[in-house]
Amino acid sequence: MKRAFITGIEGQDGSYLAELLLANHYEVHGSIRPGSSGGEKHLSALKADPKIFQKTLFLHQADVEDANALRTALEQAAPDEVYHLASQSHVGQSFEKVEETCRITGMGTLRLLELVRKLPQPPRFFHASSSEIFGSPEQSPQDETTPVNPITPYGSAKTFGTQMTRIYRRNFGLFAVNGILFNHESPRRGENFVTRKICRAVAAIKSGKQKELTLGDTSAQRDWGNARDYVRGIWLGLQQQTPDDYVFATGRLHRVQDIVELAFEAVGLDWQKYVRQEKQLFRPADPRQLVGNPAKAKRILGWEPQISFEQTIAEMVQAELKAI
Ligand code: F7E
Repeated sequence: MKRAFITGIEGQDGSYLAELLLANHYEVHGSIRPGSSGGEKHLSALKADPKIFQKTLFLHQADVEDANALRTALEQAAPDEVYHLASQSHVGQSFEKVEETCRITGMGTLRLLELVRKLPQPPRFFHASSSEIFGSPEQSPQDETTPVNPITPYGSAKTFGTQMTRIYRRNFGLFAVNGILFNHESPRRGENFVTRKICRAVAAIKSGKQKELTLGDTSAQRDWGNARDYVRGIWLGLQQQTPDDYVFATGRLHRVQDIVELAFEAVGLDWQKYVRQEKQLFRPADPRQLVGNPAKAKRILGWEPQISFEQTIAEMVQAELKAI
């Protein structure tokens, strides 16, 4: 039985990855932040299953800023594979919390790389990198060879973590992999990301609980995939003979406006009556033309996205209606 350790196990990707690994007969360990809900949101079904919780799924209290707690958790888990997903991942907030973002997202990754390298049997290491490392790219679509050029504090912190992962691979012989993840969504997406914000608002407006939806730049474009597809790619990245970096993306651009139209249409409402743009929600800098070329992941990992943008938004709207 392989053992895995996931930072950020409580989040969207961490919880889907835990489910995938458990289904593949792994023993799964995850670090949770002291003071967090302890996985109540997305891990509740797994925690309620007596055949799983404390049998093949174990949670450890350890903040990514706390090297001692992380070391203890890693020593207890003795993992074969470490998936580092924890971060301050909101790009907009990274402009207000610059230092915190760099500490958690940048230094947190270095801290973990150093701990992992010093374990008696260094496990394989996955770093959840981001399309934000490309920032304002000169080539489109972006792939693993595209030069980094971050334009946000979050993108800069992720670039540091990505480069450190490469440095530990090249210089310390660690089996370290960057998954360069473009946007990926699901009903488990945090509420302050644009897809979830729109789908939640649409369900609330439909049921008379909300009157309008205020957004930032609705002409902004992204390459949006589905989190369950990307988590499969994350796992595949660590199952190869040699460590490398992979772009996980769909290769297709959509506008925030497209999400608005799809989501309102799904409940039979006219978006024009409810949506308003607010200058305050525009970001000081927002990457343009971030669209990925996942050809390498397809060629080497046999990975391809299976769930479309339209299916993802439809699923998210349905989940919000059900929750209401
Ligand atoms: O914004 C625009 C916003 O916050 C998407 C994270 O997972 O993907 C994610 O970062 C776009 C941007 O995601 C609102 O300006 C307009 O252009 O959903 P988002 P993100 O910033 O792209 C990357 C790959 C990551 O690595 C990150 O961790 O939508 N937008 N109006 C808005 N965005 C938000 N949040 N709220 C609005 O009202």
